[in-house]
Amino acid sequence: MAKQPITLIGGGLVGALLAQQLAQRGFAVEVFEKFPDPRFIGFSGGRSINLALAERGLQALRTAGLADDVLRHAVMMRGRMVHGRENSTSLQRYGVDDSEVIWSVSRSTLNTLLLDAAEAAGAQIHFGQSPHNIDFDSQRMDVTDAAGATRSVPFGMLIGADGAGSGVRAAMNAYAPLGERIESLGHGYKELEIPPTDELPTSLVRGNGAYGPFAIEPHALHIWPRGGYMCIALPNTEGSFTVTLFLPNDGSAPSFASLQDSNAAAAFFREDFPGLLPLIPKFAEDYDGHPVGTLSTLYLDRWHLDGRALLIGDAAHAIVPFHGQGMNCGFEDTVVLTDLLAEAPCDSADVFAEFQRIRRPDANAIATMALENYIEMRDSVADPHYLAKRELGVLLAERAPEHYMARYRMVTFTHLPYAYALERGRAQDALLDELLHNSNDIASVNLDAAVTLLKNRLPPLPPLRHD
Ligand code: E1W
Repeated sequence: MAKQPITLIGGGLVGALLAQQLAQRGFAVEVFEKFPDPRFIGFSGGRSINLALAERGLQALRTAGLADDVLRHAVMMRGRMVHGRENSTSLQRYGVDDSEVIWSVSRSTLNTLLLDAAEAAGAQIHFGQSPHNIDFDSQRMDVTDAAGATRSVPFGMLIGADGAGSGVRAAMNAYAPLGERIESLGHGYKELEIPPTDELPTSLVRGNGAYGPFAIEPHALHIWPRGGYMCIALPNTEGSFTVTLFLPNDGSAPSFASLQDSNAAAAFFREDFPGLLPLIPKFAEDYDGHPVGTLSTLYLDRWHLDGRALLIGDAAHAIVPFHGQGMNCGFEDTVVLTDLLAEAPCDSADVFAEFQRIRRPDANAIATMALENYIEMRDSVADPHYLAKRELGVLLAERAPEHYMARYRMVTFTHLPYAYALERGRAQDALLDELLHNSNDIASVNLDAAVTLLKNRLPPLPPLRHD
């Protein structure tokens, strides 16, 4: 039987990569994107400027044949650089060598590259075309172009890759409830910029240009943890950094409600981020000009309407950004879905059900871990019990690598299912708590006995794929 044509809504990161992969596998793919072509008019929308690409996302890009191309436009991040209050810094490497690193990529560069690749593979992309009045009975939708002209478009298989605010999801939910639950974090974010050093007064540049155009170490993800809130910074290829302030929306100060303008915010930065403030010369412009972003987790009971429609990426499972896995998870989605569709191109109802069965537990797991990582990041310097546990974890991983792997590594550097990483992490964590029994003293732990207990308690980790 001939393959059904596929109608994809959304030409963002996940939509463009999915379109490329489906077209590569011989599907007829049409994409409708409400924004104009970003390759001609520049990027709109207030989404974050750079993103952390890790092994799962990279693996999807390898499958699509795009990994090398993307990495040429990325900055390697070897570890997290933690900035204390008194300008102290410490680099905690992610892995023992450069095989375990993550990459900072610009959203616009990546999207451009993916759109080019999707079109080259044969996908047809319509920009500036907003779908609405999606009718699942007649399987038709209206599409309005930038000039305001509307036409009716038929669809067989409709896939919503239209992000956290998905219009496809809203239409599906109105037709038959999806069991939607949106949990707001209660914290928001704001983006600020550290420009390249040639745009900064020389007197402020640390190490006198030791990092080239970068004002601080380029090959790291910078974190300024401060308890209830934090700043992070990711490097850009041009020598700048995008800083993100994460802060409660309201409640006891400081919050976005209590820091109404850049004057109040600058006073707060002078107090809590004194080393960072001088590196942001346009602080007032950035703070007053950029919106406060919202942070929520989206849970759905159902991701599909029989064989007629499916949600993927953030449209199905938007998460908070604190594990840097939203894009990586969405990219992993595209590989799973493409493989299932290629195997059974005419059974979309079975494929969509199977996709949900496989991916929903993993999406729920990374949602949980991303929320937990906010607490861990904010407080990571402060909590001695957490530090003792992490230290003991390092020792166990050294002595019994086939039985212990830090959860962060499982999530960031392997393809083990997220649900497995969550469950295994819990079991390992319980064991660390038991070994330390409320003490924070590693020296009190008999390591030989600990390794024996670990091996008796937990099965070996699954073999890791190296493909
Ligand atoms: C990553 C926005 C964002 C993106 C990230 C990460 C973090 C903290 C944040 C998690 C991490 C890459 N993380 N945990 N320890 N170091 N980094 O790995 O993407 Cl806030």
